[in-house]
Amino acid sequence: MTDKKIVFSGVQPSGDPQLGNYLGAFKGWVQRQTEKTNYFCVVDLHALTVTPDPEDLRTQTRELAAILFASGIDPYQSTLFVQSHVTAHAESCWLLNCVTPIGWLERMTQFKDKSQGQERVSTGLLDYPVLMAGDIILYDANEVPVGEDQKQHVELARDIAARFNRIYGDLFVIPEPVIPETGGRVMGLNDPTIKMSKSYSHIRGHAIRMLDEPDEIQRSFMRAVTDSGNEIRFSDDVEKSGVNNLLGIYKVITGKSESEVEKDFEDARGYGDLKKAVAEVVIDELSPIKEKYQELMSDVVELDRLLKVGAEQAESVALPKLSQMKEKMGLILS
Ligand code: ATP
Ligand code: LTN
Repeated sequence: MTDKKIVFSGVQPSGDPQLGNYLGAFKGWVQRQTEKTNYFCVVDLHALTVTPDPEDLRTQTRELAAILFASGIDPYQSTLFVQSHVTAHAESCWLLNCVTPIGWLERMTQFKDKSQGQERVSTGLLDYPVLMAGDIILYDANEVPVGEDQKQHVELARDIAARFNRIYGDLFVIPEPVIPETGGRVMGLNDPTIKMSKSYSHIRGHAIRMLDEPDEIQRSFMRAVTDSGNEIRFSDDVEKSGVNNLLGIYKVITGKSESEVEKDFEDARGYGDLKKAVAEVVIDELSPIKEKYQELMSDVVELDRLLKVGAEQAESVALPKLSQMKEKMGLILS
């Protein structure tokens, strides 16, 4: 037995992965993978809630897995797998549905945002956080490293796990959200008041996609919305959120402190210099990932093999937990 902390996190194959996914999630997953027991999941069942085209979903699932490996997820250190390959995820969702009050789900801000203005809202969109709770608690995860936007869902997973434990007796570990101090909320370059998001990555100037060409990255940063001033410093002022976002990106990538970052721009002649410097560090960070990604995508058979090994490892943990759940709930095990 080891006393390594267990980490679980997931990402949806719902579009082109963007810089916020990388800085808010993937980079931290990679940095800490040697210290922990890790499960990273491409959550294709969650992506169904945004009803992508079936062919796109298949392609995006492989592409996202390749990006994660290319970002440094090591299949010998971590278990990386596709959610639908381990059927315990969908099954645990049903079991947990039966202990989750519907009001808890209706309160979720992501549900409110994503359903707003939609004529038809699927049950899947409402149930999304229950599937996510199952993902986490099937592995006895202690830590869930996510961006700021997912904190509420992890808190709900805690509530669901605690409720199950109360009703049926202790079974689940209560997980903790782990949010990076900087990088936890990368904002859109076209509008620094909304979070950068995969689903908007087709909007010109919104996101830096992880596979963008260097000149596209450069252009997107040069066009980034800032303010009419010229002061380059960290600030909570909404007016300065564009500059703050650029400084935050620079900070996470260089690993420098806020004062070191501000010092780097002491002699800058304006926001143009800042944008150029941020573009440069981002291009340097993403270029090797893109190269590795292309290598992995050139051998899809090997990629699928790695994912199969991941799914087998994940299943060996998730299935016994699912059986315990069923037993506690009074189902006869077959
Ligand atoms: P979608 O637009 O389809 O909801 P997304 O870009 O928000 O996608 P997810 O798959 O929902 O990405 O999230 C994967 C991980 O990336 C999560 O941990 C999430 O918190 C994190 N993340 C997403 N966007 C950002 C962002 N702008 N800043 C920091 N972290 C982010
Ligand atoms: N809802 C998450 C993705 C996700 C997840 C998880 C994250 C699904 N299952 C379990 C952490 C743990 C999102 O980022 N949109």
